[in-house]
Amino acid sequence: MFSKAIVRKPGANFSGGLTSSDLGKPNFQKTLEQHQAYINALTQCGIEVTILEADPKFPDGCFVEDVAVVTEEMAVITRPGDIARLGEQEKIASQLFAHKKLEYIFEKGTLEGGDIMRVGNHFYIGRSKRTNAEGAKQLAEILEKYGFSSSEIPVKNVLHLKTGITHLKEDMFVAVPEFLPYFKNKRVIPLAIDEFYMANCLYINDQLLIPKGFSKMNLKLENLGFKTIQIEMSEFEKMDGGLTCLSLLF
Ligand code: CIR
Repeated sequence: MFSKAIVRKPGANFSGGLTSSDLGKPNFQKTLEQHQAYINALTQCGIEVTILEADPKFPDGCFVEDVAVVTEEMAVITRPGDIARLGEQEKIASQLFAHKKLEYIFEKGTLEGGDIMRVGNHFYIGRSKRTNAEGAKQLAEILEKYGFSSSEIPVKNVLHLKTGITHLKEDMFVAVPEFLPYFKNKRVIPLAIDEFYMANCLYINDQLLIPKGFSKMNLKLENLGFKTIQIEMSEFEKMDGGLTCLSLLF
């Protein structure tokens, strides 16, 4: 169960962030509205949300998930793998300091939280363009100190590991085909090619936040007993962001 979240508002230069999508420029007003709807959904799930102001130095700063990996006892402050995002972690570290013991990923390691998927006491570490071998090794060593196990998964066709897979609950996942071979002994709901954006959803306190616009998958999940909350994510999708990216939950 989560009780708290940290989010950071998108800034006026949000559209100047990193992206590989060809969906066009995000509309700033709509971005703010969608961000507020996301905060409302967290509140609806019983979460106390700390909302940080945007920092004009970091157009991608609202994607707070990437700069920390938070566990019960400690938080690992990461080192983003794209130079444009280096430094975002400082504000978040100062917030998490009030709640957790802090550990750090050091140079030459790079690691982004979007590559880290926790399932019980095991952490899957995506080895993407943003998370290098050194970053993965440092995180594995920190996790081991706190009694967690970890394993690596190569990430080839999506930005981060969690862009392409979500742990729903128990042994259930949704995933794009790229990750199916690594989860052969689990119940994985495969996604059709027009539903790949659905691979990033967010299970919080028995509610499942999903991006709006995937009615087939929504129905499937409701039939499996999930209580879904649909969030319009169009403007964040334009900047390669998804539901998990917008908060740090603990
Ligand atoms: C980036 O490319 O870094 C941002 N535009 C999107 C980050 C999305 N974060 C995530 O998937 N965890």
